[in-house]
Amino acid sequence: MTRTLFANAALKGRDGLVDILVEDGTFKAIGRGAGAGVAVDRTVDLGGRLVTPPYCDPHIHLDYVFTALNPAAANKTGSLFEGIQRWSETKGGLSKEEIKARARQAMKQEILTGVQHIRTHVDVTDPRLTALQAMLELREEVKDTCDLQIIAFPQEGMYAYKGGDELVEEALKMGADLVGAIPHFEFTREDGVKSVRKAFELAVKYDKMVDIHCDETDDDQSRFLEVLAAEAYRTGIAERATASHTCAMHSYNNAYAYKLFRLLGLSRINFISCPTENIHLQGRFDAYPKRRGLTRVKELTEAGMNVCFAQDSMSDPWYPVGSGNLMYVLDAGMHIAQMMSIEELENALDFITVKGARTLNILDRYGVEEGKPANFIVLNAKSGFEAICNRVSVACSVRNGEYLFERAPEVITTDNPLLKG
Ligand code: 17E
Ligand code: FE2
Repeated sequence: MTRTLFANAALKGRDGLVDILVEDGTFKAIGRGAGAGVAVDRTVDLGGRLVTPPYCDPHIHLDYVFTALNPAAANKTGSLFEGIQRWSETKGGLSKEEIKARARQAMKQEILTGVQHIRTHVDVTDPRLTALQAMLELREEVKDTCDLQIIAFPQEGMYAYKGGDELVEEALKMGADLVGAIPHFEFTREDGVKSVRKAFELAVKYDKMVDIHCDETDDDQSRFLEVLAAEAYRTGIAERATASHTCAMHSYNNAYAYKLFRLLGLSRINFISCPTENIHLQGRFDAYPKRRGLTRVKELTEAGMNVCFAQDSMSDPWYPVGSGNLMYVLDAGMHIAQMMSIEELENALDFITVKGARTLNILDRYGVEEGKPANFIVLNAKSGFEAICNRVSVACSVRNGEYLFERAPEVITTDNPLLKG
């Protein structure tokens, strides 16, 4: 039996500092003096720093990462639609090993900034399904370090791409965890509706989750979210269903949004917003004033719905400067969504931790709670507010009671009396 005591931790929702006793990779006891009288192999003094469950990135495209510097992939308009076009023109001929190497590097960057749970879309509009094979192998390779969920995502459409729906189904049979779709990219509204219905049909048939790129456009007429929520409600799998992006909601008239919110509340679906990508990709057809194009994060949250943030891109034809550090994503999201009350900032980390975990449907094994796997990170801050205010780094990441990494404190060399000490 191995026992480690992580002493003097700050935990959200708890007054004072607590001690965390980990036994054989599981949280055994949490509280003031939790390890008292117990023989431990090691004691680590956390010095009052904040412990949170690991960051979750519930929406990234690992098959696209680090492709932005290919001149043929350059996105001159900065729009979503040009991103899809450039990807379509350049994606052919990628090899499994090359895709894996890029995806592995991206995962490494994310893990080193505190992530332990990732959900990736994989483009299955490719008759060879090369990227899917790469990602299935990677999921197995990394499983002790990071959970990886895979979405069968038809980037060029289930119907706009010939046989796209069949490729999605094939990918599910091969082991993808979720069904994806992109209704706003289908040729017609009818095809878009059909693709959402198809996604739910496949999810029920193969017992998979659903995560749809939904209304990633400033077109206020793009209303596939209502179809998604209605299907989720009817099939009874809403807690396993996610609407990603939902940018058009930014532009809906308020009378329609009011009506829509009733259905969203009934359905209990999850939402993912990608603030850095969508502040960059949306508003591209506007003259001034330019819309932000982010979904209604604040209003959805206040209405009790589960909204989380995600990275989406790391240097791809859509967005060149994603680093995989969710603290930057959170920073952008809190600004763009205008969530700057002290209370909102104190709770901000939820958008990249527990709300992401709810979306990933892993809450039964996620969280700093007795009996759960001892997965957590330590932030260089004493509170959630301080963490986001100073955009702090992650001091260490622990998985099943073992360190994935520790980061040495920053060393500053100076003779300047103001900067010393
Ligand atoms: N593909 C897509 O449809 N939308 C995005 N934001 C990215 C890829 C990054
Ligand atoms: Fe995406």
